[in-house]
Amino acid sequence: MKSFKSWLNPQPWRTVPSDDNDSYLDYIKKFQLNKDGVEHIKIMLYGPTGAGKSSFINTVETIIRGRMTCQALPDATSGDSFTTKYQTHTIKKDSSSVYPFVFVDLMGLEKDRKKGVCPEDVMLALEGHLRDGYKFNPQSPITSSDPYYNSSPTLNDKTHILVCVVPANTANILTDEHINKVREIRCAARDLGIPQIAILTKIDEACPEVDSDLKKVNLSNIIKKRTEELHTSVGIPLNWIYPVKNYHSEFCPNKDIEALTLMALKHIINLGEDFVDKN
Ligand SMILES: Nc1nc2c(ncn2[C@@H]2O[C@H](COP(=O)(O)OP(=O)(O)OP(=O)(O)O)[C@@H](O)[C@H]2O)c(=O)[nH]1
Ligand SMILES: [Mg+2]
Repeated sequence: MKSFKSWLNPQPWRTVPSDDNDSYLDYIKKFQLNKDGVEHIKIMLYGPTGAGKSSFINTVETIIRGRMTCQALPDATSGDSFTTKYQTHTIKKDSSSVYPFVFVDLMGLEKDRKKGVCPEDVMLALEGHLRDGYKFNPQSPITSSDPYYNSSPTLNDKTHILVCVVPANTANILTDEHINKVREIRCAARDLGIPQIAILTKIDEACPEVDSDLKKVNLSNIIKKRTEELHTSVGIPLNWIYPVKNYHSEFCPNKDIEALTLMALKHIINLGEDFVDKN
């Protein structure tokens, strides 16, 4: 049988910045947003059910707060989306303040048109029309008479950066239906000028070499292939796709998990800030 070792490139398929975790973390912790009327960068995560959206939020919070947290409930069973409400997650800085970036956790996109979050709701969320606590209805999008509908969103309510979350552990995980939904959402975000980035989760399950040593992610041909598949299917530039592994079974902090997440998070925050500055 072919050894997994031969699935590793001798050279990295992408260059890895030399910054260490502390400098990334320091940058993120000191980040300030200077724009009148905007309290935070709103980062919206969308993607197939079970992709690891809620887990990514928890991973970020765990890294920033330096202890395991579970604010956005993840789920271990496959099937229908576990997250069913539109909910903004803040990260506590100290007893009286939160960081100036927040995450919006969405219900998953399902391949079936009548299941999962309606792409129309995602588009309304981009424009800031959904209020926290709105329960997604897979059968129909929110109407303007719904109490959770915000008819006059400000820049603060809008989404400032859109993150597509896709798992790497299965080849061609995005079905044609998923791809159509993702493209619909991407086009709406493009028309609003919202920057877009992707994270590729579950890289530990995609490649045994990466599972045993996360530092090999940039040598892994499997991860390279999954990144290219995502780029080809939904059109996100290759250098804006970040492979990550979320905290999911760990009891202790892990430097390699943190390095990948912090790199992605810094880019997400910077793009979100650019959008806020321009609008
Ligand atoms: N091995 C591994 N498991 C992960 C990773 N990220 C998430 N998981 C697991 O995948 C499952 C689904 O994760 P969630 O974070 O609930 O996914 P989600 O995208 O929020 O799902 P919905 O809310 O149902 O749409 C959970 O059992 C997580 O522990 C990862 O990077 N590696
Ligand atoms: Mg979720």
